[in-house]
Amino acid sequence: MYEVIGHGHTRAFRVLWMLEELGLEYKHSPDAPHSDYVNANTPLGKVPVLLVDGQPLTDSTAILTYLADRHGKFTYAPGTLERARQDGVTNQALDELEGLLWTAARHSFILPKEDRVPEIKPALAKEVARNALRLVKRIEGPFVMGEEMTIADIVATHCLNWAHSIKFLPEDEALAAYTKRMRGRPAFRAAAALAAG
Ligand SMILES: N[C@@H](CCC(=O)N[C@@H](CS)C(=O)NCC(=O)O)C(=O)O
Repeated sequence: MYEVIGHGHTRAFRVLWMLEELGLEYKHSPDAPHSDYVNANTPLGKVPVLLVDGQPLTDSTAILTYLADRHGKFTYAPGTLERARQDGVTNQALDELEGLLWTAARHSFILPKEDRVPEIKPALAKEVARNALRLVKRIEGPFVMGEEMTIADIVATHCLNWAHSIKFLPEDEALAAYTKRMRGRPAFRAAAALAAG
């Protein structure tokens, strides 16, 4: 029923992790952005795409939200204050981390060489470090929302790991403890094994 298109080194990782958390069967097609298969399923050519009975869904956060709502797990119910707070943190991670990380990636290896401005990277690193600490301050317990893991944790952890991998993450006890805890989850490890394989 579910097919994840996109390599686990991309934002497809979030969807693989979520499906592993849900314990659902799925097919994984690690096709590259702008490949024929990806272009056939999204006009943007970006990954991930989730095929649901052959129908394509785009955007990793939208896909996580769909899966969480559909299966009634890893989310608070729509229309509740908890859900609004959960969405607030998800959007904070996207706004204050992902946007900067993606800009750093674009100016490192994605844009044509002549369009890259590598000089912006130290400024991006500084902002990511500040924003990672702002994010970790909102974590209310073992998880972003307290005792319950939600999709906000998947987006936040993915962004924090991304920041760590390019050495943008500051040394901080709470930050290190949170990412270590999330990386230790069996579902995270299963998705990481797919990304490595
Ligand atoms: N907001 C989208 C971003 C998707 C995205 O930009 N994916 C990257 C790989 S991580 C991609 O396909 N890039 C190709 C491009 O920018 O054309 C999401 O979360 O799914």
